[in-house]
Amino acid sequence: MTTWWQQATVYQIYPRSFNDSNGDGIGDIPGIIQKLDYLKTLGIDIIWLSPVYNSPNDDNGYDIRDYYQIHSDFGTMADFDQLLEEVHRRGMKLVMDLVVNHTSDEHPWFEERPDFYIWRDQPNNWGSIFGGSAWEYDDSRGQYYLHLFSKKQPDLNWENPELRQAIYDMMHWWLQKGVDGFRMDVINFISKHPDLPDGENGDGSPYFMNGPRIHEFLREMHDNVLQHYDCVTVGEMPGTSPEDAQIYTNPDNHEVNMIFTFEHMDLDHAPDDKFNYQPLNLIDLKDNLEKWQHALHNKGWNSLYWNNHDQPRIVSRFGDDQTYRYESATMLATCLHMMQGTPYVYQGEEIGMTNVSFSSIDDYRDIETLNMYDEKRTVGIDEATVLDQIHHVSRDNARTPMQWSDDENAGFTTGTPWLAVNPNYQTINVKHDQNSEQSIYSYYQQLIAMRKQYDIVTNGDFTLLERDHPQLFAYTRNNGHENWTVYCNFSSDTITLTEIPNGEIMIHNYDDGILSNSQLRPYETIVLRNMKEVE
Ligand code: TEU
Ligand code: CA
Repeated sequence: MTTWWQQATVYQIYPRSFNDSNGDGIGDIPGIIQKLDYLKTLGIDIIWLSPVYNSPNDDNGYDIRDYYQIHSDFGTMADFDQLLEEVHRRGMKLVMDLVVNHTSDEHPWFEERPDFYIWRDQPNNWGSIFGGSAWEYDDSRGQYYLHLFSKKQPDLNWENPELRQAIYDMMHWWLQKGVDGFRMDVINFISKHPDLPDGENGDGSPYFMNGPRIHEFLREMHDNVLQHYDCVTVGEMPGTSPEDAQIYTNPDNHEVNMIFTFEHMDLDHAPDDKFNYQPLNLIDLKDNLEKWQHALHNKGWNSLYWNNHDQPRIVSRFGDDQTYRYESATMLATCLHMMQGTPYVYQGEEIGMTNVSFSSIDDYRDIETLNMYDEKRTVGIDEATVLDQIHHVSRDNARTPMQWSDDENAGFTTGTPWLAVNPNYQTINVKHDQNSEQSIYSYYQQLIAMRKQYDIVTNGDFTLLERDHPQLFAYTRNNGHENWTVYCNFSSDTITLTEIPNGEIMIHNYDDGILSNSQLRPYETIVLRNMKEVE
Protein backbone atom coordinates (compact mmCIF):
# COMPACT_ATOMS: atom_id res chain seq x y z
CA MET A 1 0.00 0.00 0.00
CA THR A 2 1.50 3.33 -1.07
CA THR A 3 1.54 5.97 1.67
CA TRP A 4 1.25 9.73 1.04
CA TRP A 5 4.92 10.40 1.68
CA GLN A 6 6.02 7.67 -0.76
CA GLN A 7 4.49 9.53 -3.72
CA ALA A 8 5.52 12.95 -2.39
CA THR A 9 8.35 15.26 -3.34
CA VAL A 10 9.97 17.27 -0.54
CA TYR A 11 11.46 20.77 -0.86
CA GLN A 12 14.05 21.84 1.70
CA ILE A 13 14.09 25.49 2.74
CA TYR A 14 17.18 26.92 4.48
CA PRO A 15 15.25 29.90 5.89
CA ARG A 16 18.12 32.40 6.34
CA SER A 17 18.83 32.23 2.60
CA PHE A 18 15.38 31.76 1.06
CA ASN A 19 13.55 35.11 0.98
CA ASP A 20 13.90 38.25 3.11
CA SER A 21 10.64 40.20 3.58
CA ASN A 22 11.86 43.03 5.84
CA GLY A 23 15.18 44.12 4.37
CA ASP A 24 17.44 43.00 7.22
CA GLY A 25 19.41 40.71 4.88
CA ILE A 26 18.14 37.54 6.53
CA GLY A 27 15.48 35.28 5.04
CA ASP A 28 12.38 34.96 7.20
CA ILE A 29 9.01 33.25 7.61
CA PRO A 30 6.89 36.00 6.01
CA GLY A 31 9.33 35.75 3.07
CA ILE A 32 8.61 32.02 2.82
CA ILE A 33 4.86 32.65 2.81
CA GLN A 34 5.35 34.97 -0.19
CA LYS A 35 6.84 32.03 -2.16
CA LEU A 36 4.43 29.20 -1.30
CA ASP A 37 2.64 29.44 -4.67
CA TYR A 38 6.04 29.08 -6.38
CA LEU A 39 6.50 25.78 -4.51
CA LYS A 40 2.92 24.60 -5.08
CA THR A 41 3.31 25.26 -8.82
CA LEU A 42 6.54 23.24 -8.84
CA GLY A 43 4.44 20.32 -7.56
CA ILE A 44 5.91 20.19 -4.04
CA ASP A 45 3.97 18.15 -1.48
CA ILE A 46 6.09 18.53 1.66
CA ILE A 47 8.29 21.40 2.84
CA TRP A 48 11.22 20.56 5.18
CA LEU A 49 12.06 23.72 7.09
CA SER A 50 15.60 23.89 8.48
CA PRO A 51 15.63 25.19 12.09
CA VAL A 52 13.80 28.44 12.86
CA TYR A 53 14.01 28.09 16.66
CA ASN A 54 15.66 30.55 19.03
CA SER A 55 19.43 30.05 18.64
CA PRO A 56 22.71 31.97 19.06
CA ASN A 57 23.45 30.82 15.47
CA ASP A 58 26.87 29.32 16.16
CA ASP A 59 25.83 26.67 13.64
CA ASN A 60 23.06 28.66 11.95
CA GLY A 61 20.24 27.32 14.06
CA TYR A 62 21.47 23.76 14.58
CA ASP A 63 22.34 24.96 18.10
CA ILE A 64 18.97 25.42 19.72
CA ARG A 65 18.49 27.69 22.76
CA ASP A 66 14.70 27.35 23.05
CA TYR A 67 12.70 24.63 21.23
CA TYR A 68 9.45 26.50 21.88
CA GLN A 69 10.38 29.88 20.47
CA ILE A 70 10.86 31.20 16.92
CA HIS A 71 14.11 33.14 16.44
CA SER A 72 13.34 36.85 16.01
CA ASP A 73 15.46 36.85 12.82
CA PHE A 74 12.76 34.65 11.24
CA GLY A 75 9.69 36.32 12.81
CA THR A 76 7.19 35.41 15.52
CA MET A 77 5.23 32.33 16.51
CA ALA A 78 2.20 34.05 14.95
CA ASP A 79 4.18 34.20 11.68
CA PHE A 80 4.93 30.50 12.03
CA ASP A 81 1.27 29.67 12.70
CA GLN A 82 0.33 31.63 9.57
CA LEU A 83 2.96 29.77 7.53
CA LEU A 84 1.55 26.44 8.70
CA GLU A 85 -1.98 27.52 7.84
CA GLU A 86 -0.95 28.79 4.39
CA VAL A 87 0.99 25.58 3.66
CA HIS A 88 -2.00 23.42 4.63
CA ARG A 89 -4.43 25.65 2.73
CA ARG A 90 -2.46 24.82 -0.42
CA GLY A 91 -2.63 21.09 0.31
CA MET A 92 1.04 20.88 1.24
CA LYS A 93 2.63 19.63 4.48
CA LEU A 94 5.32 21.09 6.73
CA VAL A 95 8.13 19.06 8.35
CA MET A 96 10.28 20.62 11.06
CA ASP A 97 13.98 20.03 11.70
CA LEU A 98 14.34 18.11 14.99
CA VAL A 99 17.80 18.72 16.49
CA VAL A 100 17.94 16.57 19.62
CA ASN A 101 21.42 15.06 19.61
CA HIS A 102 22.58 18.33 21.15
CA THR A 103 21.38 21.79 22.16
CA SER A 104 23.08 25.16 22.34
CA ASP A 105 25.25 25.69 25.44
CA GLU A 106 22.94 28.71 25.98
CA HIS A 107 19.90 26.45 26.42
CA PRO A 108 18.71 26.84 30.07
CA TRP A 109 19.09 23.08 30.54
CA PHE A 110 22.89 23.42 30.28
CA GLU A 111 22.95 25.36 33.56
CA GLU A 112 19.85 23.94 35.23
CA ARG A 113 20.07 20.24 34.21
CA PRO A 114 23.69 19.17 33.83
CA ASP A 115 22.38 15.57 34.01
CA PHE A 116 20.88 16.19 30.55
CA TYR A 117 24.43 16.33 29.15
CA ILE A 118 27.56 14.11 29.00
CA TRP A 119 30.31 14.96 31.50
CA ARG A 120 33.64 13.30 32.27
CA ASP A 121 36.57 14.10 34.56
CA GLN A 122 38.91 13.35 31.70
CA PRO A 123 38.22 13.54 27.95
CA ASN A 124 38.74 10.60 25.59
CA ASN A 125 40.57 11.15 22.30
CA TRP A 126 37.53 11.87 20.15
CA GLY A 127 37.79 14.74 17.66
CA SER A 128 34.88 17.08 16.94
CA ILE A 129 33.35 16.92 13.46
CA PHE A 130 34.03 20.65 13.28
CA GLY A 131 37.70 20.24 14.23
CA GLY A 132 39.62 20.12 17.50
CA SER A 133 38.67 18.01 20.50
CA ALA A 134 35.09 16.78 21.07
CA TRP A 135 35.47 17.81 24.73
CA GLU A 136 35.39 21.25 26.39
CA TYR A 137 36.38 21.97 30.00
CA ASP A 138 33.71 23.76 32.01
CA ASP A 139 35.24 25.74 34.90
CA SER A 140 32.02 25.98 36.86
CA ARG A 141 31.68 22.20 37.00
CA GLY A 142 35.33 21.28 36.91
CA GLN A 143 34.58 18.63 34.27
CA TYR A 144 34.65 18.21 30.50
CA TYR A 145 31.45 17.98 28.41
CA LEU A 146 31.07 16.15 25.09
CA HIS A 147 30.30 18.07 21.88
CA LEU A 148 30.52 16.11 18.64
CA PHE A 149 30.02 19.39 16.78
CA SER A 150 30.96 22.86 18.00
CA LYS A 151 31.77 23.52 21.66
CA LYS A 152 28.55 25.55 21.74
CA GLN A 153 26.62 22.35 20.84
CA PRO A 154 26.86 20.07 23.91
CA ASP A 155 25.58 16.53 23.28
CA LEU A 156 22.45 15.48 25.15
CA ASN A 157 22.52 12.49 27.47
CA TRP A 158 19.88 10.15 26.04
CA GLU A 159 20.65 7.60 28.77
CA ASN A 160 18.62 9.93 31.04
CA PRO A 161 14.89 9.05 30.81
CA GLU A 162 13.94 12.52 32.04
CA LEU A 163 15.80 14.07 29.09
CA ARG A 164 14.06 11.70 26.69
CA GLN A 165 10.67 12.63 28.14
CA ALA A 166 11.48 16.35 27.82
CA ILE A 167 12.22 15.76 24.13
CA TYR A 168 9.01 13.76 23.63
CA ASP A 169 6.97 16.51 25.33
CA MET A 170 8.44 19.05 22.89
CA MET A 171 7.69 16.83 19.90
CA HIS A 172 4.06 16.47 21.04
CA TRP A 173 3.83 20.25 21.33
CA TRP A 174 4.85 20.81 17.69
CA LEU A 175 2.74 17.92 16.37
CA GLN A 176 -0.30 19.17 18.27
CA LYS A 177 0.25 22.55 16.56
CA GLY A 178 -0.28 20.62 13.33
CA VAL A 179 3.21 20.14 11.88
CA ASP A 180 3.36 17.04 9.71
CA GLY A 181 6.60 15.42 10.81
CA PHE A 182 10.30 15.79 11.47
CA ARG A 183 13.65 15.61 9.75
CA MET A 184 15.81 14.30 12.60
CA ASP A 185 19.31 15.79 12.76
CA VAL A 186 22.07 13.13 13.22
CA ILE A 187 19.50 11.05 15.05
CA ASN A 188 21.69 7.91 14.88
CA PHE A 189 24.23 9.68 17.11
CA ILE A 190 21.98 9.82 20.21
CA SER A 191 23.03 6.45 21.66
CA LYS A 192 26.70 6.42 22.65
CA HIS A 193 28.73 3.41 23.83
CA PRO A 194 28.47 3.79 27.64
CA ASP A 195 32.25 3.58 28.17
CA LEU A 196 32.99 6.28 25.56
CA PRO A 197 36.20 4.41 24.61
CA ASP A 198 39.02 6.04 22.66
CA GLY A 199 38.70 5.75 18.89
CA GLU A 200 41.40 4.95 16.36
CA ASN A 201 43.26 8.20 15.63
CA GLY A 202 40.58 10.10 17.54
CA ASP A 203 37.71 8.75 15.43
CA GLY A 204 34.92 8.13 17.91
CA SER A 205 32.30 7.34 15.25
CA PRO A 206 32.23 3.55 15.90
CA TYR A 207 31.11 4.48 19.44
CA PHE A 208 28.49 7.15 18.66
CA MET A 209 27.06 6.15 15.28
CA ASN A 210 24.24 3.57 15.40
CA GLY A 211 24.99 2.95 19.10
CA PRO A 212 23.78 0.13 21.38
CA ARG A 213 20.37 1.62 22.30
CA ILE A 214 19.52 3.50 19.09
CA HIS A 215 16.70 1.18 18.01
CA GLU A 216 15.28 1.14 21.56
CA PHE A 217 15.26 4.96 21.70
CA LEU A 218 13.64 5.31 18.26
CA ARG A 219 10.93 2.76 19.13
CA GLU A 220 10.30 4.53 22.43
CA MET A 221 9.99 7.84 20.51
CA HIS A 222 7.55 6.16 18.12
CA ASP A 223 5.45 4.61 20.91
CA ASN A 224 5.47 7.75 23.06
CA VAL A 225 4.95 10.33 20.29
CA LEU A 226 4.91 9.47 16.61
CA GLN A 227 2.32 6.71 16.54
CA HIS A 228 -0.32 9.19 17.71
CA TYR A 229 -0.09 11.36 14.57
CA ASP A 230 -0.28 10.95 10.79
CA CYS A 231 3.26 12.23 10.41
CA VAL A 232 6.38 11.50 8.37
CA THR A 233 9.90 11.10 9.74
CA VAL A 234 13.28 11.10 8.01
CA GLY A 235 16.38 10.39 10.06
CA GLU A 236 19.67 12.02 9.03
CA MET A 237 22.09 9.14 9.62
CA PRO A 238 25.76 9.62 8.68
CA GLY A 239 27.69 6.33 8.68
CA THR A 240 24.65 4.13 8.09
CA SER A 241 24.71 1.13 5.74
CA PRO A 242 21.84 -0.28 3.69
CA GLU A 243 21.66 -3.16 6.18
CA ASP A 244 21.24 -0.69 9.06
CA ALA A 245 18.62 1.16 6.98
CA GLN A 246 16.64 -2.06 6.49
CA ILE A 247 16.12 -2.07 10.25
CA TYR A 248 15.54 1.67 10.67
CA THR A 249 12.99 1.97 7.84
CA ASN A 250 11.19 -1.39 8.07
CA PRO A 251 7.65 -0.20 8.88
CA ASP A 252 7.16 -3.21 11.21
CA ASN A 253 9.95 -1.86 13.44
CA HIS A 254 8.19 1.46 14.20
CA GLU A 255 11.37 3.55 14.04
CA VAL A 256 11.54 6.09 11.14
CA ASN A 257 9.93 6.18 7.70
CA MET A 258 13.15 6.84 5.78
CA ILE A 259 16.74 7.99 6.31
CA PHE A 260 19.37 10.18 4.66
CA THR A 261 22.39 8.06 3.85
CA PHE A 262 25.79 9.71 3.27
CA GLU A 263 27.42 6.86 1.33
CA HIS A 264 26.87 8.35 -2.15
CA MET A 265 27.95 11.75 -0.83
CA ASP A 266 31.25 10.36 0.45
CA LEU A 267 32.45 8.92 -2.89
CA ASP A 268 34.31 12.01 -4.14
CA HIS A 269 36.50 12.87 -1.17
CA ALA A 270 39.16 11.30 1.05
CA PRO A 271 37.67 9.19 3.87
CA ASP A 272 39.40 11.23 6.58
CA ASP A 273 39.00 14.70 5.03
CA LYS A 274 35.85 15.77 3.19
CA PHE A 275 37.66 18.85 1.85
CA ASN A 276 40.26 16.66 0.13
CA TYR A 277 38.01 16.25 -2.91
CA GLN A 278 38.60 13.60 -5.59
CA PRO A 279 36.98 13.05 -8.99
CA LEU A 280 33.83 10.95 -8.84
CA ASN A 281 34.12 7.44 -10.30
CA LEU A 282 30.65 6.95 -11.82
CA ILE A 283 30.89 3.18 -11.45
CA ASP A 284 31.20 3.61 -7.67
CA LEU A 285 28.09 5.84 -7.69
CA LYS A 286 26.11 3.32 -9.76
CA ASP A 287 27.14 0.44 -7.49
CA ASN A 288 26.21 2.40 -4.38
CA LEU A 289 22.80 3.62 -5.53
CA GLU A 290 21.96 0.15 -6.90
CA LYS A 291 22.84 -1.29 -3.48
CA TRP A 292 20.45 1.10 -1.74
CA GLN A 293 17.65 0.54 -4.29
CA HIS A 294 17.85 -3.23 -3.84
CA ALA A 295 18.35 -3.19 -0.06
CA LEU A 296 15.16 -1.23 0.62
CA HIS A 297 12.86 -2.47 -2.19
CA ASN A 298 9.83 -4.00 -0.40
CA LYS A 299 11.80 -3.80 2.88
CA GLY A 300 11.99 -0.10 3.76
CA TRP A 301 12.15 3.23 1.96
CA ASN A 302 14.82 5.44 0.38
CA SER A 303 15.28 9.19 0.53
CA LEU A 304 16.64 10.44 -2.79
CA TYR A 305 18.88 13.51 -2.69
CA TRP A 306 21.89 15.16 -4.26
CA ASN A 307 21.66 18.48 -2.40
CA ASN A 308 21.02 19.96 1.01
CA HIS A 309 22.36 22.82 3.17
CA ASP A 310 25.51 20.81 3.97
CA GLN A 311 26.41 19.66 0.45
CA PRO A 312 27.94 21.58 -2.47
CA ARG A 313 25.64 22.17 -5.43
CA ILE A 314 25.25 19.02 -7.54
CA VAL A 315 25.39 20.71 -10.96
CA SER A 316 28.88 21.95 -10.03
CA ARG A 317 29.85 18.73 -8.26
CA PHE A 318 28.70 15.92 -10.62
CA GLY A 319 27.59 18.01 -13.64
CA ASP A 320 28.93 20.89 -15.73
CA ASP A 321 27.89 24.32 -14.46
CA GLN A 322 29.46 26.15 -17.40
CA THR A 323 28.87 24.71 -20.88
CA TYR A 324 26.13 22.16 -20.14
CA ARG A 325 24.41 23.57 -17.06
CA TYR A 326 20.82 22.94 -18.29
CA GLU A 327 21.66 19.50 -19.71
CA SER A 328 23.60 18.26 -16.68
CA ALA A 329 21.16 19.71 -14.11
CA THR A 330 18.21 17.99 -15.83
CA MET A 331 20.17 14.76 -16.35
CA LEU A 332 21.07 14.61 -12.65
CA ALA A 333 17.47 15.33 -11.68
CA THR A 334 16.19 12.56 -13.96
CA CYS A 335 18.70 10.03 -12.64
CA LEU A 336 17.53 10.67 -9.08
CA HIS A 337 13.79 11.24 -9.56
CA MET A 338 13.20 8.11 -11.61
CA MET A 339 14.45 5.88 -8.79
CA GLN A 340 12.38 4.39 -5.99
CA GLY A 341 12.17 6.60 -2.91
CA THR A 342 11.08 10.08 -1.81
CA PRO A 343 12.99 12.80 -3.69
CA TYR A 344 14.25 15.91 -1.88
CA VAL A 345 14.72 19.15 -3.85
CA TYR A 346 16.97 21.69 -2.11
CA GLN A 347 16.23 25.40 -2.63
CA GLY A 348 17.81 26.60 -5.89
CA GLU A 349 18.41 23.11 -7.25
CA GLU A 350 15.26 23.53 -9.39
CA ILE A 351 16.89 26.41 -11.29
CA GLY A 352 20.40 24.92 -11.45
CA MET A 353 22.07 27.17 -8.89
CA THR A 354 25.82 26.56 -8.70
CA ASN A 355 28.72 26.61 -6.24
CA VAL A 356 30.27 29.94 -5.43
CA SER A 357 33.98 30.92 -5.42
CA PHE A 358 34.45 33.78 -3.02
CA SER A 359 38.00 35.16 -3.31
CA SER A 360 38.48 35.71 0.45
CA ILE A 361 37.80 33.55 3.51
CA ASP A 362 36.21 36.71 4.97
CA ASP A 363 33.23 36.14 2.64
CA TYR A 364 32.47 32.75 4.23
CA ARG A 365 30.20 32.23 7.24
CA ASP A 366 29.97 28.45 7.87
CA ILE A 367 31.65 27.38 11.13
CA GLU A 368 32.88 24.11 9.58
CA THR A 369 34.49 26.01 6.70
CA LEU A 370 36.08 28.66 8.92
CA ASN A 371 37.47 26.07 11.36
CA MET A 372 38.90 24.01 8.49
CA TYR A 373 40.54 27.12 6.98
CA ASP A 374 42.23 27.94 10.31
CA GLU A 375 43.35 24.33 10.88
CA LYS A 376 44.83 23.91 7.39
CA ARG A 377 46.50 27.33 7.28
CA THR A 378 47.96 26.74 10.75
CA VAL A 379 49.71 23.59 9.53
CA GLY A 380 51.08 25.51 6.58
CA ILE A 381 48.85 24.51 3.68
CA ASP A 382 48.91 27.38 1.18
CA GLU A 383 45.91 29.69 0.92
CA ALA A 384 45.21 28.93 -2.75
CA THR A 385 44.92 25.19 -2.03
CA VAL A 386 42.68 25.75 0.98
CA LEU A 387 40.41 28.18 -0.87
CA ASP A 388 40.21 25.77 -3.83
CA GLN A 389 39.03 23.02 -1.47
CA ILE A 390 36.50 25.43 0.04
CA HIS A 391 35.22 26.37 -3.42
CA HIS A 392 34.52 22.70 -4.12
CA VAL A 393 33.24 21.49 -0.74
CA SER A 394 32.13 24.27 1.62
CA ARG A 395 28.58 24.12 2.96
CA ASP A 396 28.26 27.82 2.06
CA ASN A 397 28.01 26.71 -1.58
CA ALA A 398 24.46 25.68 -0.68
CA ARG A 399 23.74 28.68 1.55
CA THR A 400 24.20 31.67 -0.77
CA PRO A 401 20.85 33.45 -1.06
CA MET A 402 18.15 32.09 -3.35
CA GLN A 403 18.35 33.77 -6.73
CA TRP A 404 14.84 35.05 -7.58
CA SER A 405 15.63 37.65 -10.26
CA ASP A 406 18.40 39.80 -11.75
CA ASP A 407 17.42 42.66 -9.44
CA GLU A 408 19.98 43.75 -6.86
CA ASN A 409 20.89 40.92 -4.50
CA ALA A 410 18.96 38.56 -6.80
CA GLY A 411 15.69 39.83 -5.39
CA PHE A 412 16.48 38.04 -2.12
CA THR A 413 16.75 41.17 -0.01
CA THR A 414 16.61 44.95 -0.25
CA GLY A 415 19.24 45.05 2.49
CA THR A 416 22.76 43.61 2.82
CA PRO A 417 22.56 39.81 2.63
CA TRP A 418 23.99 37.91 5.62
CA LEU A 419 26.04 35.90 3.10
CA ALA A 420 26.91 37.41 -0.28
CA VAL A 421 24.82 36.43 -3.30
CA ASN A 422 26.54 34.33 -5.97
CA PRO A 423 27.68 36.86 -8.61
CA ASN A 424 26.13 34.66 -11.36
CA TYR A 425 22.65 35.65 -10.19
CA GLN A 426 22.34 38.02 -13.14
CA THR A 427 21.82 35.05 -15.46
CA ILE A 428 20.90 32.25 -13.05
CA ASN A 429 17.62 33.17 -11.32
CA VAL A 430 14.00 32.09 -11.16
CA LYS A 431 12.72 34.82 -13.46
CA HIS A 432 15.31 34.07 -16.15
CA ASP A 433 14.79 30.33 -15.89
CA GLN A 434 11.02 30.51 -16.13
CA ASN A 435 11.26 32.70 -19.24
CA SER A 436 13.81 30.44 -20.85
CA GLU A 437 13.23 27.86 -23.58
CA GLN A 438 15.36 25.54 -21.45
CA SER A 439 13.72 25.90 -18.04
CA ILE A 440 15.11 23.62 -15.34
CA TYR A 441 12.13 24.53 -13.12
CA SER A 442 9.72 23.29 -15.86
CA TYR A 443 11.74 20.10 -16.20
CA TYR A 444 11.46 19.46 -12.44
CA GLN A 445 7.70 20.09 -12.69
CA GLN A 446 7.48 17.26 -15.23
CA LEU A 447 9.56 14.85 -13.14
CA ILE A 448 7.53 15.56 -10.00
CA ALA A 449 4.27 15.11 -11.92
CA MET A 450 5.44 11.76 -13.35
CA ARG A 451 5.91 10.39 -9.84
CA LYS A 452 2.29 11.12 -9.07
CA GLN A 453 0.99 9.89 -12.42
CA TYR A 454 2.84 6.60 -12.89
CA ASP A 455 2.85 3.84 -10.28
CA ILE A 456 6.05 2.43 -11.77
CA VAL A 457 8.08 5.36 -10.42
CA THR A 458 6.88 4.76 -6.86
CA ASN A 459 6.62 0.97 -6.81
CA GLY A 460 8.68 -0.44 -9.71
CA ASP A 461 11.83 -2.46 -9.13
CA PHE A 462 15.33 -1.31 -10.18
CA THR A 463 17.82 -3.05 -12.49
CA LEU A 464 21.16 -1.46 -13.32
CA LEU A 465 22.33 -1.66 -16.94
CA GLU A 466 25.85 -1.27 -18.43
CA ARG A 467 27.42 -1.60 -14.99
CA ASP A 468 30.99 -1.06 -16.18
CA HIS A 469 30.34 1.89 -18.48
CA PRO A 470 32.39 4.80 -17.06
CA GLN A 471 30.08 7.58 -18.35
CA LEU A 472 26.61 6.06 -18.64
CA PHE A 473 24.20 5.53 -15.75
CA ALA A 474 21.32 3.46 -17.16
CA TYR A 475 18.68 1.43 -15.38
CA THR A 476 15.24 -0.05 -15.86
CA ARG A 477 12.14 0.12 -13.69
CA ASN A 478 9.51 -2.60 -13.87
CA ASN A 479 6.24 -2.97 -11.99
CA GLY A 480 4.89 -6.06 -13.74
CA HIS A 481 2.66 -3.94 -15.99
CA GLU A 482 5.19 -1.85 -17.78
CA ASN A 483 8.92 -1.38 -18.16
CA TRP A 484 10.82 1.90 -18.34
CA THR A 485 14.47 2.50 -19.24
CA VAL A 486 16.37 5.53 -17.93
CA TYR A 487 19.51 6.71 -19.74
CA CYS A 488 21.82 9.31 -18.16
CA ASN A 489 25.03 10.43 -19.83
CA PHE A 490 27.15 11.74 -16.94
CA SER A 491 29.73 13.21 -19.33
CA SER A 492 30.36 15.96 -21.85
CA ASP A 493 31.28 13.29 -24.42
CA THR A 494 28.89 11.83 -26.96
CA ILE A 495 28.77 8.16 -25.99
CA THR A 496 27.90 5.19 -28.18
CA LEU A 497 25.63 2.43 -26.93
CA THR A 498 24.74 -0.96 -28.29
CA GLU A 499 21.29 0.44 -29.06
CA ILE A 500 18.50 2.55 -27.68
CA PRO A 501 15.32 0.49 -28.15
CA ASN A 502 12.15 1.99 -29.60
CA GLY A 503 9.80 3.25 -26.98
CA GLU A 504 7.58 6.10 -25.88
CA ILE A 505 9.69 9.05 -24.73
CA MET A 506 8.42 9.91 -21.22
CA ILE A 507 10.91 12.74 -20.65
CA HIS A 508 14.02 13.95 -22.49
CA ASN A 509 16.35 16.93 -21.97
CA TYR A 510 17.06 17.50 -25.67
CA ASP A 511 14.12 18.93 -27.57
CA ASP A 512 14.89 17.53 -31.05
CA GLY A 513 14.00 13.91 -30.39
CA ILE A 514 16.39 10.96 -30.25
CA LEU A 515 19.10 11.92 -32.71
CA SER A 516 20.53 8.43 -33.02
CA ASN A 517 19.41 5.09 -31.67
CA SER A 518 22.89 4.33 -30.47
CA GLN A 519 24.35 7.61 -29.27
CA LEU A 520 23.76 9.91 -26.31
CA ARG A 521 24.84 13.52 -26.59
CA PRO A 522 26.63 15.39 -23.74
CA TYR A 523 24.61 15.00 -20.52
CA GLU A 524 21.65 13.70 -22.54
CA THR A 525 18.99 11.90 -20.53
CA ILE A 526 15.98 9.99 -21.83
CA VAL A 527 13.29 7.99 -20.07
CA LEU A 528 11.62 5.48 -22.40
CA ARG A 529 8.49 3.44 -21.79
CA ASN A 530 9.37 0.21 -23.59
CA MET A 531 6.55 -0.64 -25.96
CA LYS A 532 6.97 -4.43 -25.78
CA GLU A 533 4.57 -5.90 -23.27
CA VAL A 534 6.27 -7.07 -20.10
CA GLU A 535 6.44 -10.91 -20.05
O1 TEU B 1 24.82 17.52 9.83
C1 TEU B 1 25.35 16.29 10.23
C2 TEU B 1 26.67 15.97 9.62
O2 TEU B 1 27.38 15.17 10.14
C3 TEU B 1 27.18 16.61 8.41
O3 TEU B 1 26.20 16.81 7.49
C4 TEU B 1 27.87 17.87 8.89
O4 TEU B 1 27.07 18.98 8.66
C5 TEU B 1 29.16 18.09 8.14
O5 TEU B 1 28.84 18.43 6.82
C6 TEU B 1 30.08 16.89 8.19
O6 TEU B 1 31.30 17.30 7.58
C7 TEU B 1 23.72 17.96 10.63
C8 TEU B 1 23.17 19.23 10.01
O7 TEU B 1 22.64 18.93 8.72
C9 TEU B 1 24.30 20.23 9.94
O8 TEU B 1 23.90 21.42 9.26
C10 TEU B 1 24.72 20.55 11.36
O9 TEU B 1 25.88 21.38 11.31
C11 TEU B 1 25.08 19.27 12.14
O10 TEU B 1 24.17 18.21 11.96
C12 TEU B 1 25.04 19.58 13.64
O11 TEU B 1 23.70 19.84 14.01
CA1 CA C 1 14.39 39.25 7.17
